[in-house]
Amino acid sequence: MTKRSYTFTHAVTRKPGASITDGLRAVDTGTPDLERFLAHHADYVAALKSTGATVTELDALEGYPDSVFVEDAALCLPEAAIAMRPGTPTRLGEAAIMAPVLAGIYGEVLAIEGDGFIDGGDILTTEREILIGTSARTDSKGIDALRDIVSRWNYTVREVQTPEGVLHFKTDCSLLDENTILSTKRLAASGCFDGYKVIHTAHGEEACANAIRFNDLVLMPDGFPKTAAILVEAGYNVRRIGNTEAGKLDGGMSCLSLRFSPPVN
Ligand code: CIR
Repeated sequence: MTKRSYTFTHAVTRKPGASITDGLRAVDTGTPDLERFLAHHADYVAALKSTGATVTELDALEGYPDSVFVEDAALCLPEAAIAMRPGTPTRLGEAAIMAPVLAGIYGEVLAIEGDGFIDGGDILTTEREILIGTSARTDSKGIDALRDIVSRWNYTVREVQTPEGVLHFKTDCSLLDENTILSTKRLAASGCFDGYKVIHTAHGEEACANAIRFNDLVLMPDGFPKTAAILVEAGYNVRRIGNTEAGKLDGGMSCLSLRFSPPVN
């Protein structure tokens, strides 16, 4: 089995801007502090780079308060980059802004057509399939539009359900390796990971389910010691990154980057 679902040569990130104070959030737990967010973001980018990846660091985009969460604007596969159709009005325009960035790396970029919606945060690409959770941001039409695009490369797209009240599918899960998923118990209980090995987040630490496997590292938010210990014990090379400010906007490790290996020409 290949390891292309978690080994990457490239990433794209975008710096948070002053407008993060207007970022979307389900519950107001305080205003994000830009200086602290920038420091955490720099740690995050440094961790990605430490694995040898090339990281394209985009400038802040003040007109889009949530644009630091670049993951939602696109899906990057080894074969192509695809601009998404983010399912909330203040973020829809982010896809068209990300498209030329990815076209510059891939040579071209495809796009979700039609009137469906799909956020990158609802898409978990594993070694054997693409799992997509319907959510308040992603609907079946958006999923079907993506399926139409990726079927040419023989990907299997499986529609699943993001738990009620959870922002994105990947808010509650992450890929750890070709066969292992980190998941909250509430999501895994749906059976959507049957056939995979599942490691549950520790009780009370559900908020760290959004981690990323990036080459030899697992990046996870700082402040979740029990789950970190479980992952270390399981043999993963865990890097903890401060996430208090992104967390105030319901963002985590996956949201902050697009991760991919474009075709080598
Ligand atoms: C939003 O509500 O869109 C942002 N405040 C958070 C986006 C997090 N993105 C992600 O989970 N992929």
